[in-house]
Amino acid sequence: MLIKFTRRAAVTALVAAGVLTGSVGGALAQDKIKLRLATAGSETDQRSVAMAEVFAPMVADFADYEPGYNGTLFAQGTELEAISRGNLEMSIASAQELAQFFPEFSIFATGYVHQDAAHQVAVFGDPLMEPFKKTVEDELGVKLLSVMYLGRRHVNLRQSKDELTVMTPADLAGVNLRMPGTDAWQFLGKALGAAPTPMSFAEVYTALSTGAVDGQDNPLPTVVDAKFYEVTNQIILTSHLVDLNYIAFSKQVWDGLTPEQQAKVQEAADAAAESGRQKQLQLEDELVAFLKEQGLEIYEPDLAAFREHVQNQYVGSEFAASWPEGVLEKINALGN
Ligand code: KDO
Repeated sequence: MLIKFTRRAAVTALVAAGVLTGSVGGALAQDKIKLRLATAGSETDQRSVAMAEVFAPMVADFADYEPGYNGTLFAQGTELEAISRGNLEMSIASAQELAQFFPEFSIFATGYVHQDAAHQVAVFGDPLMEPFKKTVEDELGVKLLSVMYLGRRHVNLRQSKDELTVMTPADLAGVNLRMPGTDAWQFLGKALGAAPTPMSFAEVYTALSTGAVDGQDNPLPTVVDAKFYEVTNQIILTSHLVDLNYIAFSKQVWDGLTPEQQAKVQEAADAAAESGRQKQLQLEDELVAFLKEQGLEIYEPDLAAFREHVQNQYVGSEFAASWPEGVLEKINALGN
């Protein structure tokens, strides 16, 4: 169950954690700092692999990296609050989770806004991102270090193509589609034309195998890594969200690091994000053949119909109302 965290509550929590009062414990020279990272992803997810194989060795001189996979350290959606309260050092956070605290982040969770991995990097590094980063830092005590590429999300169903062929959003009417449990995700599910059901990532495989849901949406590498292909029959290549995550880092811990250590952490986060991005892109290309071999039907729907329908749902929505003026135009200008 996700706790709704208001800005005021976040600030109160920060004060309780000592972040806003300056009582920050610096890392002693002889003690390595502990960097626990919570993620809903598995150990073999490319973001996890990049953090363990690229990030961890780069900070090993002064930090012990301790990842908690599959939502075992903190449940999906509760990680940012845990960092804010001083109970966790790092997470792989989504824009949808950040939108729970700061609705304007829904712009990065909106269907058909980001065009590809390079566009995500350009947006994250652009000055347009500064006020977003500053708000998260000042009000939640969380630094967003780098942007990770999760991939193009597609609709993945239990029904065979013979039972249900999806070419337009109207074909998804009544389809019980698992979406992660925040308002921004649920809105996206509805915008696709489906009937969204909130559910944490850890429960999806079982829900698909029992038929508790008709389908789920995720990029191809996740469909393979989480073995969703074992319990589904088709993938509709909707590419409705070029999905990202941020490497989130405790501001309290950051402030206790030396400038050299801070630079190293930043460099390591960027290197891990880049490594994970390249592997994920490669997997997205390669896995179509693997999934077809597993018997899944994979096809492209009427993409223009999906794009138009999704975009129309956001126009005039409460989400769009929270977007700072001009930011969507700036994001679009950074694309192709
Ligand atoms: C998911 O729950 O479907 C999702 O893909 C959402 C992402 O933001 C991310 O949290 C991801 O799960 C997990 O890391 C598991 O891959």
